[in-house]
Amino acid sequence: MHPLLQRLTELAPEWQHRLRTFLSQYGGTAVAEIRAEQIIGGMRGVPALLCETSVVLPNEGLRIRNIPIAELADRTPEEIFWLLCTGELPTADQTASLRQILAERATVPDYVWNVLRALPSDSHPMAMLSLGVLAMERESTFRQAFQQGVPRSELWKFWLDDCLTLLGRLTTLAAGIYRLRFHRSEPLLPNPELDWASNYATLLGLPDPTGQFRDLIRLYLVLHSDHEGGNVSAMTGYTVASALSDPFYAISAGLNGLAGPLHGLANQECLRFLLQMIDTLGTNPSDEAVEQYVWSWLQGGHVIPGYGHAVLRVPDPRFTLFRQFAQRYNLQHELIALVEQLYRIVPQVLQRHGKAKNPWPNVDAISGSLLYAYGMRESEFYTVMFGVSRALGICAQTLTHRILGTPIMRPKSVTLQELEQMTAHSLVPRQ
Ligand code: HAX
Repeated sequence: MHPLLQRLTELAPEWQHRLRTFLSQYGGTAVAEIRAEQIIGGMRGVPALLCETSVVLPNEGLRIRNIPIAELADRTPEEIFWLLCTGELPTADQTASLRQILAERATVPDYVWNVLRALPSDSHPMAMLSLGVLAMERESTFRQAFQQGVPRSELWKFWLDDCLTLLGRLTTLAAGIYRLRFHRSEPLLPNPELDWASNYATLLGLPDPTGQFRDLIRLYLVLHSDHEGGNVSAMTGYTVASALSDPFYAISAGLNGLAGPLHGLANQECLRFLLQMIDTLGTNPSDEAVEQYVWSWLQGGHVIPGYGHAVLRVPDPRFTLFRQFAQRYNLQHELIALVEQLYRIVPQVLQRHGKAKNPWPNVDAISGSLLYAYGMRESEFYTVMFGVSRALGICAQTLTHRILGTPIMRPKSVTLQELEQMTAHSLVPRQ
């Protein structure tokens, strides 16, 4: 038994007991009231999902297993995955064991590459990633175990096994997509000696004489790994997994949600926005010119990509950590300069505009610019970068649910007519 499986086997009965006890004592206790507008407004603010791996605090940002993300910025993705799954930071031996498992499973089978090679050359890399993951579903040990009648209480072990296979291959798959799709070159072979992030950085095949790109990839994978359970990709993964569809189905589905412009695609949109601004205003534009550009962009009915958030009400600490990365390496690039300039200008503009509840930058306001500055120019690939990282969180979240044995998702939907009837007793409509 490998150390992660062993540690989870020790922890599982404790977690299951805690949940059973809680349900028997407080299962019938009301914890929130729901307003009609929340039902229509994407369930904003409704505490409707259990997620153990992380929380996003409106005035602080992401905490993974209650540790602020800023305290985890120097960790490796393997350490983060262990933390997400167990709630504990791993020892050096535990990290090494996980690294080894992922490295051993890093080879993507030929049939997956053949599926991807058969796609039209203008396919979006996110569609390729999702399809590549889905193609591997035939190898799911979870599905086999379920079909063979393995008891429900043991099924999570196979869920973990599938997650490790999926994650082990995911960096190779994503890097191969980058090369196939943008460089018409063949995927490179993973190096079993390298850790997950280093392998990914190497397999992308971009020049990295200083090692800074590899460090950026490590940070990128850590910062994007999880963002509690209510965002579209995590909630989609959770929903699909709750039907006991295996991890390949669940992660592929989560990635499809991440591909939307209001979610993971925002980083691609953000880079386009910046490049377009440079095209129009030239390099080193004045603050006045930038402010005017932002205003006319808003007046054209567009959102400012990289700004605003459904939960956060302060600058995203992941934005701050990326900024600090650029400062640490004294990264000189016109895009990074523009990111800084926008950070000075956009929040004030959005405040005056008066619509966005959060005028501050989110992680997407800078992540793409960093990748671009280090030579990854293909912004269509940025959501794939995000997806590889977010798969860590979705795997850990769904694994936790399998361990806890939570049931299939089945909230109640209502028609507008039912809502009208439910609210009919309220005599005074809100002004
Ligand atoms: N620029 C202009 N208007 C904005 C805005 C922005 N950056 N952010 C919010 N608004 C507007 C909304 O469009 C909405 O307008 P309407 O009432 O006309 O519909 C209004 O302000 C209220 O929105 P909100 O409650 O503040 O924000 P939401 O929770 O509805 O949406 C979003 C959150 C992140 C989708 C939103 O802020 C947005 O579209 N931002 C730009 C895109 C972006 O950066 N997305 C990435 C977010 C991080 C992430 O999930 N990455 O995966």
